[in-house]
Amino acid sequence: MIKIGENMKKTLLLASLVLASAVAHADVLNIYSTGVSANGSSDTHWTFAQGLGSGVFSAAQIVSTAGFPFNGAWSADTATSSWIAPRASYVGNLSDSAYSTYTFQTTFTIGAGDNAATALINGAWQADNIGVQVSLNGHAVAVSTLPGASGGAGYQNWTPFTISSGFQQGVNTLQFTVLNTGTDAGNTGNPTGLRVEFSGATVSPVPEPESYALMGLGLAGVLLARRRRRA
Ligand SMILES: [Ca+2]
Repeated sequence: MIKIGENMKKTLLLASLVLASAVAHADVLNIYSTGVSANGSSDTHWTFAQGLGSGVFSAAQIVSTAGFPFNGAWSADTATSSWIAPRASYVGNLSDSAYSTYTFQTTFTIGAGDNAATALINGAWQADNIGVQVSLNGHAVAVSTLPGASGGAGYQNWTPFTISSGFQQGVNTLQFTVLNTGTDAGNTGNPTGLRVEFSGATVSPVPEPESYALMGLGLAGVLLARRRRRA
């Protein structure tokens, strides 16, 4: 039977606790689902531009749920996320959402205390009419499916996404591009919009020097215990 002194036990316990917290602890990224403010107002976290990820971005609008395209077309908003679009209401005005791609954009920051390589974002999105691309910092994210691509309307069904690479320290730019298809009888346009709901957005902190020191102390304790065992 090998005996380890009480001090050694405490050291090992402390070291393992520090190691566990360094592995398990994750910071939450400050990123917002679409439409978390009042319907009919500008979304302070999202902007949009016509086209595939470039151009002049303007504030996206949180679409009023009064009338079309709600009540039958778009999925119903929830407290977690709402539809955003180039305009706050499509009732009586469809002329400014032509057949085109539209890119919606949000930003978030990974601070110096966090390791960008460990960031992970999970969520789901819907698009009117179909999803074209998810892009992080100018690079397309590999996704298995896009809204509206595999049966079912893109504006009534959730399509999940996971982003596990392409993050950078400092400001990150996340874009969702949709394609507005079809035209109404007058060929003047029809609603387009985006809904994104994040279910998790985390990043691991960079271990502090004190953590390394304590882990080193724990390792020294383990080695010492082994030497005693052999003795
Ligand atoms: Ca449409």
